[in-house]
Amino acid sequence: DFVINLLRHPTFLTNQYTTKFIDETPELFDFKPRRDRGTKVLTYIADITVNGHPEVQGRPRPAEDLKPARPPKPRVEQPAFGTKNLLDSKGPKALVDWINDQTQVLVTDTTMRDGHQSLLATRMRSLDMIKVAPAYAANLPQLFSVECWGGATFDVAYRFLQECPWQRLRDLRAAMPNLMTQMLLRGANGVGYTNYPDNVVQAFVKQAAETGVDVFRVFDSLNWVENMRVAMDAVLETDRVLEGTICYTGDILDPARAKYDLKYYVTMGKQLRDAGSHLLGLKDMAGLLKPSAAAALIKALKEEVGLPVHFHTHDTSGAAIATIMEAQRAGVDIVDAAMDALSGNTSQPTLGSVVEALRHTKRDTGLDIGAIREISNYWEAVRGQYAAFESGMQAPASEVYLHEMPGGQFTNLKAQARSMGLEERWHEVAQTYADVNAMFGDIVKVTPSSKVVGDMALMMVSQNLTRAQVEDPDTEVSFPDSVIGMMRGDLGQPPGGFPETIVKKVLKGEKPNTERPGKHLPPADLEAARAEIAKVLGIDIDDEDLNGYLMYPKVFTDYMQRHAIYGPVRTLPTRTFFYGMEPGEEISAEIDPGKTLEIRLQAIGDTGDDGQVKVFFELNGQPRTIRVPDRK
Ligand code: BTN
Ligand code: 3PY
Ligand code: ZN
Repeated sequence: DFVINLLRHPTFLTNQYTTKFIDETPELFDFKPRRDRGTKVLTYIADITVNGHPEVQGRPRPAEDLKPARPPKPRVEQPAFGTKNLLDSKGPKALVDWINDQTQVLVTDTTMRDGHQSLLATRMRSLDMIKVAPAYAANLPQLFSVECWGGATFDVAYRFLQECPWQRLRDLRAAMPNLMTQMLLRGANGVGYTNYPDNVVQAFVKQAAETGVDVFRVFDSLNWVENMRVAMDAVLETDRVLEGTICYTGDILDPARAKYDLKYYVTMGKQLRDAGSHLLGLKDMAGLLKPSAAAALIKALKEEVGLPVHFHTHDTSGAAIATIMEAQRAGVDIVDAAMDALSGNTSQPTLGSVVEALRHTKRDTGLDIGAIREISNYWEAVRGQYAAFESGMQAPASEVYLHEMPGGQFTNLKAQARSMGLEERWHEVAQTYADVNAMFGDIVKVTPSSKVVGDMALMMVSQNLTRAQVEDPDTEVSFPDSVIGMMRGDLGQPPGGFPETIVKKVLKGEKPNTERPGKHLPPADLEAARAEIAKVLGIDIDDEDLNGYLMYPKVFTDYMQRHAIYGPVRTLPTRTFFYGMEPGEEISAEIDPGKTLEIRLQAIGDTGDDGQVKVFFELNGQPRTIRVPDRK
């Protein structure tokens, strides 16, 4: 049938395996469908066991003596009243009043979103999060929120982890009934890399609130408030919290960077307040806000904007805790931190250390350091399973003040440079990234604008092009598509616009659009899109799936087609998902609440003349043989 045909096909599970492959290989559809989920999951395990998972090939393996990740026990049966209970019972305005009455620094835990996005290439699987969520709810009820959704996690779930991001959100929401969940939303770019039609952004926000997001941190990759309004208004239509967010770049203390001075940030803060924000986010995505600058900036924002301020930073330079201490002295209301084992370097500052730094002060967080250590010990064991995705970054570095790369981009760009053979020229890439920023007029660099700057920098280093050559009207330059799109206005406008010389050179005289991109994008026909994807997949498409499809048509379609073959692989232990099983090993996978598959790998046969390997399992005590092709 389909599965067997697909698994026999030599192109399968290489990187060329795409929907197109399925379209172009009609013999695959010569089948009688409907295998049970047990068989699907065994097929996945057999294939990974025999052939390996392409994503971890050639990468470091988890330590042989790695301890199993055991979540701490919830200390109480009924989690104490938390911010989620307050939000649900009294609404966002009462939540803001409550925040204003607090003296302690409130804390957001970012481990399940930015922590692993910045350290492990966003590869953490839902199961590892869901297992520890009850301990968060029971043992750390004073947390302000848990950032666990959005940013890059959405497409990575579909694309690389073979799991549904909506289901992750639903499960986490249910497991932490007293804590607010938080997401990162890229304004008109949704959780994607380009502006979407207004009605797609609106539908996405509505669905995210329904499935379980409480706090929406909304930003724009060029700090253009005009381009954030559709997303912000959509959040205000729900009963959830709008955190309109300023992205911090440059250095307010440096007179040479006067474009982004104190007044610029205060003005933007007021615009976000006037647009209805409940909280003011201050997103220092690269970790550029220096301690003394934080003191001045937070003070000014608190005094002149008047909203509670939620501060987010990265520890790339190693100076983040000093910045947090200045921020709290200046009256910051909420700070982001990651659990110790997934903190530091390009991730957030260390949560336990922030708590200790404030203990016995006026602004003591009230969080239980013992509970934090237990949860961090769990994350330490979880992190060990993702050794393949570690960046190898050894130490913090002040070079971040030169290149200004966001924490979530740094390790990705480094890996991209490595794959292009530019690893030993990394410091040149860093300098060129700074040159590109200057050439583009000194812009905010955060997804997706940061990707455009990175694409341009890699292109210049690999082709040995200088800024002067790129800007020279007589030198022919072939610009990356993302650069052409940004200069055309597809991501919107930075303060003051893009420099005329570079726009002219990139667009070869074509006129850019300087209005809000969404103004010119026709609305998507949502029901036509639903019918179209339902027809391709041969199943009904609910609203969550429709929103996944609208954001990422191809990634979603590929995910669903693999899902039809492999079934609920999200329920497999992480080690099994990436490395398969050893003969004699037993695992269990709970595919539905209360319905568990007990899986034992008995033996792996030899490869037959037909290139097939028989893999012998016991599934809930019954012998099962699965045949997969040997592609090694
Ligand atoms: C899995 O994620 O692999 C197992 C559960 C399957 C859930 C399906 S996937 C698409 C659709 N969207 C959901 O939220 N649930 C279903
Ligand atoms: C994202 O948009 O994914 C980010 O983390 C930006 O900092
Ligand atoms: Zn971040």
